[in-house]
Amino acid sequence: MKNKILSILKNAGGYVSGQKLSNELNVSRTAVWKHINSLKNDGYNIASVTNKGYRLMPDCDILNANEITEALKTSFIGTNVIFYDTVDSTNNEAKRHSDKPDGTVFIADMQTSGRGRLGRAWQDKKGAAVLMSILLKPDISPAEVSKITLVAGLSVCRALLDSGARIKWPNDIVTDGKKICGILTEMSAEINMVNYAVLGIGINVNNTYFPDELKNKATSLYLVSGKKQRRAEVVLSVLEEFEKLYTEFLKNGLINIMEEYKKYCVNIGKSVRAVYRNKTVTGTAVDVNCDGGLVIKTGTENVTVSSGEVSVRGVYGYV
Ligand code: BT5
Repeated sequence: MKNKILSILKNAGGYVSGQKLSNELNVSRTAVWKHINSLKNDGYNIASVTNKGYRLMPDCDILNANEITEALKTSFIGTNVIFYDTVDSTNNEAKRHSDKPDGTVFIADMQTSGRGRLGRAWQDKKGAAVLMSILLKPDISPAEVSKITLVAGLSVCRALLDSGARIKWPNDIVTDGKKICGILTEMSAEINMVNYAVLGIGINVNNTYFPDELKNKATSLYLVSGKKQRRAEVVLSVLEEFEKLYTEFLKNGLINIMEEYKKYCVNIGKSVRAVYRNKTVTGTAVDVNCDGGLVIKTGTENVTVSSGEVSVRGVYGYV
């Protein structure tokens, strides 16, 4: 019943009278009032005005499993969503529940130990970010798993199109030269078989500021657009784009999505320094190949760096 009331209020966009709700749902006005109160307790900002009725306020940014599952148009990504008010890391949680079905999404309002790559921390502000991990069970070799990061990067760019999001290979999404999203792909595998992969995505949505150590290199959708966004809509959009691209990736690899990927990739044409396994390659990034590797022209030769545990910095700045 609560969900039906919520859905009527969402679709109305303005006030709906208690009488109308009670007629449509065939329950008493007192029952409507009780459900509205319960929705308010869940955090929904619902205005009640005498003679007008109830209105779900448009700036209401509630994130929970129901907000995702009831609106999601996918066939397996996110059909099962587990939501946490607080968790150490959604990637950790996905690993702890790796018995859940392919495509299960773990999502949190806040992380206490959000992780980046190589032991780095991912910071968030409660209620401001999208922090989610997708459990995946792909029938691919372990060597292919790092390519999922690229697939996710393109999905986020498509979903955040209006913000001017671009990919900084391999796992950052940037807007105005600052990081708006980070991606962390981890896996459990045997020599030639993947048990599961966990794709973690952190997107700064309504953050109004960042701590000193990040303020020159991090941004949020709010800081870019001046508008608060509904995190649930960001999640829906990322999951829907991801399912399309991931399905294509499982069929054909990266080949059919590389052209679009490269349009969004900010590294190409830039002077970069790639650091991996104690090696450093400096030169001009000239391409991302169909295996997802960054091709760097170093004087006379081209060196391809693969998208595993590598850090890439612009020689003249973050990008
Ligand atoms: C990443 O690592 O960018 C991957 C971040 C993945 C986070 C998601 S959130 C959901 C899921 N659960 C997790 O525990 N993790 C995933 P890396 O390339 O190593 O970048 C980490 C660096 O980004 C840090 O060292 C900071 O410099 C910077 N950073 C930290 N928090 C940030 C933020 N909120 N916005 C922008 N930059 C940030």
